[in-house]
Amino acid sequence: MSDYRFFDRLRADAAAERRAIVAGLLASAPAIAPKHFYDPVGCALFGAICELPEYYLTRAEREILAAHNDELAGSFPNSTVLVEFGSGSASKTRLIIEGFLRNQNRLRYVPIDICRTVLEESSLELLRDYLNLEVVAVAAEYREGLEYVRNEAGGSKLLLWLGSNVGNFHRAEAGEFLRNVRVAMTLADRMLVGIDLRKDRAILEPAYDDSQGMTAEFNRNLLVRINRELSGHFDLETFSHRAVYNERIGRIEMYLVSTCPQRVHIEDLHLEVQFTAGEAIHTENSYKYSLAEIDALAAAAGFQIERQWFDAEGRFSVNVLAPKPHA
Ligand code: AVI
Repeated sequence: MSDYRFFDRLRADAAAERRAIVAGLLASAPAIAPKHFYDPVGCALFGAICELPEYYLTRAEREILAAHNDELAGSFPNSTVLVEFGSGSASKTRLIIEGFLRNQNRLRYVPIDICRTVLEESSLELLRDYLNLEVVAVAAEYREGLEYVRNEAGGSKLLLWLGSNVGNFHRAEAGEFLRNVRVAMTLADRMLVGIDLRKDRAILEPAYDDSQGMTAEFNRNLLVRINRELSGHFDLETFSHRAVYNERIGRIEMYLVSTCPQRVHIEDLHLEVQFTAGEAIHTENSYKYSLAEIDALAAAAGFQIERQWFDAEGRFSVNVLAPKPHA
């Protein structure tokens, strides 16, 4: 017997989003927030990025979950609920689901994601493949998704935040989100966080600037969206993709760089944006962590690290966080 519920909590405030895009493009260091990557095309492109040979993150995390899924599930009581922030295709989550279904007869899984299409598709695929699974899918940003953690009273919960999604937050914001999650948890709950590690730029930069140009297409999709959704006139040929590792800060920075001086008209925003040759729009940060930085992140948010696993090449970490009693 299977069971499916779907909640749509994506309340796009179009006017506020437009204002944010205008402010970002007119700033002295132009920027567009990375959440705008994820329209259906961007979601599909991200899914393809995860399978690229250079994008080691997904493979490394899958390796860790495959090695430890039984140990993980075995440390929870029966009728534990799984909640996942940024579930995407949930392909790695299958390993965790399978571990739990070897231990308990039924499992409730609450995936939360801003990609409505991917969320629905992956939920239906999971329901087809696992008879004893109940799926409560929530299309939402993390903040709204947190409500569903509070709603899941009763048995213990395992909250998943995989794929180094934490990396797309500034370090202080990541700590703040984790602290909010901590407040919604009981002492019996745990949080599993996949975090990419600091490493050589020779490995990091190709992961964000792959030979097939998939990440470049993902990045340029921001301009495609502005052209389509806001009657923009970006000439895609005149913006190149750049991904650099800022070693001091420990993050990959992605940009779209204007290759010539130009003015771009965005009709629906009543905006004309001017770019000099070489001027860049900052589109994403992807923070990498040292072990000391993971410790500090967990501690500041009121957690202690209960278990920590790595892939064989030591590129990626999966961390089981336990709430500290008096945090
Ligand atoms: C979703 N997020 C964890 C990805 C990352 O690695 O920062 C997004 C991404 N951007 C370019 N490639 C992948």
